[in-house]
Amino acid sequence: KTVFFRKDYKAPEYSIEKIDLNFQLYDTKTKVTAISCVRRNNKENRSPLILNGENLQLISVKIDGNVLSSSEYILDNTSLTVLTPPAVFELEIVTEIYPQENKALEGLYQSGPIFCTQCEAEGFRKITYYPDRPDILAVFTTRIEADVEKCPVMLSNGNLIETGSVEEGGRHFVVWKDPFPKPCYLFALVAGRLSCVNDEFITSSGRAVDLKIYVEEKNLNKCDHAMVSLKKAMEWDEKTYGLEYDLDTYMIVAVDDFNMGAMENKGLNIFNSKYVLTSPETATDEDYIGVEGVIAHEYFHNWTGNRVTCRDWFQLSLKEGLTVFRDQNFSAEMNSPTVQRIKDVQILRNFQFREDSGPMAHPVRPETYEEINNFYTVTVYNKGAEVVRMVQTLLGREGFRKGMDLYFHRHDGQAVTCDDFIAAMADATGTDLEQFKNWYCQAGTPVLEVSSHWEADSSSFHLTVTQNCPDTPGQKGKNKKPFHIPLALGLMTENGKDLFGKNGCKTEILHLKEQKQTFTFTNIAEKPVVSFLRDFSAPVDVKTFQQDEELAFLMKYDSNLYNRWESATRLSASTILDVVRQLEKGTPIQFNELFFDGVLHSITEKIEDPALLALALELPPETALALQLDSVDPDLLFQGRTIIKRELATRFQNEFLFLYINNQEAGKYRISPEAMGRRRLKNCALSYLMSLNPPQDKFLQLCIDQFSKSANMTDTITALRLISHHPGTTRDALFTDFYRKWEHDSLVMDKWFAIQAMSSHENCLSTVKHLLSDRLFSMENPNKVRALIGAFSSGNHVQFHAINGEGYSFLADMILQLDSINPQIAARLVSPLTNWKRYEKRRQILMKKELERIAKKPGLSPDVSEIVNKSR
Ligand code: B3K
Ligand code: ZN
Repeated sequence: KTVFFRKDYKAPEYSIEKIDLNFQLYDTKTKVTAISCVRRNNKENRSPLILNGENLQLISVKIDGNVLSSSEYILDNTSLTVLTPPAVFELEIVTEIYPQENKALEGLYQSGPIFCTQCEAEGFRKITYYPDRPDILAVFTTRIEADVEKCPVMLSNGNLIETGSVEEGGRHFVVWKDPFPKPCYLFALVAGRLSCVNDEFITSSGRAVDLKIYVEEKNLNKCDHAMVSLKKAMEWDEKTYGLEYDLDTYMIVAVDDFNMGAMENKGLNIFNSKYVLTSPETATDEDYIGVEGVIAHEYFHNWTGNRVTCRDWFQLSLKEGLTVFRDQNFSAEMNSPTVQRIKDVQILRNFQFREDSGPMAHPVRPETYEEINNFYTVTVYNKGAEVVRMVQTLLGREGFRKGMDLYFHRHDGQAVTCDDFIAAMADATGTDLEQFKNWYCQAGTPVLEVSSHWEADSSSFHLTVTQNCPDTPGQKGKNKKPFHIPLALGLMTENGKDLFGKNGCKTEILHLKEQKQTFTFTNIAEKPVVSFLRDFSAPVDVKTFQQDEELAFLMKYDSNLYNRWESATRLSASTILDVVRQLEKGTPIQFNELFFDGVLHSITEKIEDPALLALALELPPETALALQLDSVDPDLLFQGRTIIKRELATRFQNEFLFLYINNQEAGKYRISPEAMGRRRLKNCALSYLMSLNPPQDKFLQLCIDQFSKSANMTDTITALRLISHHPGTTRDALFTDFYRKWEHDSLVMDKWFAIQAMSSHENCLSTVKHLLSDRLFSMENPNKVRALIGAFSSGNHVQFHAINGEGYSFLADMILQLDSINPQIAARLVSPLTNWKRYEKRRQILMKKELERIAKKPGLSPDVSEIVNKSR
């Protein structure tokens, strides 16, 4: 195995100024000719030129037109080394590749009949021999030649400069040139039978940009929302950061087989069709929001990623953390800031905290990796975004903007590091960010403990905060340096007033820099209620320090809407975990009445934002609750959560029914934040009504009616999901109905698979196994794998963790099978097994056994091997 270290970075020995690529696409093979202008950076030493290459059939190598003999280079499975090249020369390499056989979906492959590429992080080496590293920036010219019938559309980065037919019958060619030097991971090619939706955007300086979304013809009517989102994103980046688009055309292509969400290739984004196609009948509100967010994310990469790129892959968060931060702010402005913030925090809490506390924990800027594809993680992306958000909190919005301006001014056209980003932020504002940089190199979620003390005599209030960071792989907690943590704080009176009020700002930012620090506030005439870490101002785990009374108060009255949700969630989590503990002990169940009072208050008060109410009513998922237990028994956890859900449903049946009826669609279906919020609340209420035990026929009927009458997928799929937990002929009939109606829509069918995989019923696994042989399922399609296997193992806590261990062995079987098809996807599936230490003894043994079994497979991919070996 090869291990890469950040400290080993060396500047490249050779640069490539330009590369001309020629692709000749055929049914069974593709011929690639690459002609590069190469220059040695170091004048003195005549070092060899090392090119990366994998799964390539080498046909010939030439230097300045002369064929190299086999003694002039060394060829192995992963590289081609030219032994003594001149200082400046033209390198011509001809290779053959086989996109039809490429099921790993990296490099050039086919999604159905469509040719497309995925080069980030290291896919370009599966196209031709090349120094495949992000700090080599070249100007790309791409000629593509293919059959006119099969590939009427042929695309690459930049501008189309030539088209024509070739002598060989029935074939044609195009030539694209991208004027911006770029690393090869941003290269893209698409060829196939595609239709296109056109629009135009006029930039703030008055340039017209052609916008094109390419899809299969049958999907032409599902591109509106993507196009509107793209235009909103372009406008937002001009308004917020003064950043204009820089080419004459911006193209998006949707394909069905894609390892991730989308890819920001210069001028030619390639998308998983899930993040392009929408219509009210086929896409849920969540899908609409997802499309808007991902379209924006890839667009924002044009500046944060493409114009300024990463020096090496350890710096991945430089572009990803920053771009996630940008898309989060965009979505917040397009929808509701508080709702967006809550969703951002949920991702962090439910996924990143788990990663940070497990065997794969790594800093935002990792120090080492075996397979870089394993580091496209919630830590690099979402914790990375939190780190950028803290910079903005420390600098203020204006200061942050100055920092961004300086960053682009200094580094446009360069490949840089996270340190360069922080330096620009510090220099632009004269802020000392040295200690802040610890966020980039120390893994683990800092734990904060808070205590407070009010002195009536002196009218002063003291708040003491300590920070500790747990051990993470390779880093002992006791050796970690304190973080610079911005704490957004509010102090409130018992009748709900904020005590700060400078310039209308009710929140103060405290700087926690030491391991233990006390903050003193004077002129505090009554004992205040602390509203801590408002808007989740830092990615830390705050140990609950407040009495339930205070949480219940904050849940109702905190002027910071985010913190209202925070308190509600804390209270519901502790109420559930209380029940779990009582179940464990076998003592009679007693409920925390304060929680129920709080809920009643929320559902009977005037509703300001239906989405916020829905978010407060939705109980935390088992995976998030599990993080708060030392030794998880998934059955008790499920039971405890269900008891609370049912208790709420029983007590507030009438209120939920009222919410359900009152939040029905009035008039035309809309996708506005308001309408989406109402649907969420209505469906949340229905979910409570459907959780009653024994089930009530009238609510079941409500659910069935919603299923059959609804014309939008949000309502349809919610009804189907709620019924999925109630096996029987009704359920089966609805699933069959749905299948017949949607079997021709692959994205809709993903939902059909996922819902069945997440049923809490105990025959779930046997259903999942059965569905593996459904004709619409395919191990070669990542969306299907995620929908069935992924949903079961990461979205069905209680069934995946069934005590017979069958969930674990099923997942291991699937990983082993997938490993020889698509290692990237196989590696992603391992995650639910890696946290075995969190579970009770019997499950630990069962989970570990499966990890061992996977590890033993001969020829296991580096992707799966890294994760399995680090976790066992
Ligand atoms: N940059 C790509 C991710 C590539 C993942 C490669 N394994 C998508 C994105 O973050 O925008
Ligand atoms: Zn990204």
